[in-house]
Amino acid sequence: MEYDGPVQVNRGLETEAIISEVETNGYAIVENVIPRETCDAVLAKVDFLMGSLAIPFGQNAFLGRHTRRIFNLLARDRLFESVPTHRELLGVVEGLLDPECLLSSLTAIEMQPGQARQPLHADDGSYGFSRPAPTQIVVALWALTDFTNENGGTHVVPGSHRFDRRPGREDHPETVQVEMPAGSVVFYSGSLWHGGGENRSDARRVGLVNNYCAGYLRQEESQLLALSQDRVAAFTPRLRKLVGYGTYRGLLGHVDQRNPESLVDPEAETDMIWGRIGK
Ligand SMILES: O=C(O)CCC(=O)C(=O)O
Repeated sequence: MEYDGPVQVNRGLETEAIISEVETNGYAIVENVIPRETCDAVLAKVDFLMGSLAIPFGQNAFLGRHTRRIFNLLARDRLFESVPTHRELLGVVEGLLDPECLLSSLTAIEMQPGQARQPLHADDGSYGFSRPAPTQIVVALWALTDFTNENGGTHVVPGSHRFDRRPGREDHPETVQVEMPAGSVVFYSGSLWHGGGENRSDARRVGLVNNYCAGYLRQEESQLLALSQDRVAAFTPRLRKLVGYGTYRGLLGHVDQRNPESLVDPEAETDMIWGRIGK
């Protein structure tokens, strides 16, 4: 199969404006970008999986004792294949990282009534680099139901992606809560201080967390091990590369000097660094 190349970043005004807002404030809310039918179909699939996989509540305050999460969504159902590659949204992510970025994890979060506020944290917390640092992690959190102050819309600390440290238990900064209708997306830097809100409503809040990282970082959930090669063979070339069946700068991630995509597609193009040197 022919490699279709990285998604072209839509350099239109809106994409640029979103990128610039994330760079400045650490986050940006984009309302009503996911069509209602897509949102409904994804939510129905999440509900089906919650039941069929008997997904339990979290075991601690971070995961949430009234919250259920489905990890490894790409292995669960083909419906999710179109989520991390959503063209417009991926354009923003590629603009903030680069087109060789990776999908770090894809997780559904269903926060039920009674869920307490999640501790503030930064998604770069498990990486060793010091802060402030260039943007290396970007999250696109899809709202599958409305996000409101009452049902636990995400708390964010504007500008905190530039702080020189991650939050601790002693930190209680002022936050802004993300409110957005179902079908909207909040983008945030992996260095932003944030956390799920308290669900004081009588309805659940469901979100889909698309976490992306720079192509030279280790993925949060190892997509290479979580997905079978048969599964990956059925993906589009763009999604294959996004989960790690590609290289960074023609070198990182190679297998025997070949593009790892050749493991699932013998005809995959392998433009490796060794072929470029001296040309
Ligand atoms: O659900 C949310 O609003 C944020 C969740 C989150 O940040 C996390 O679980 O790491």
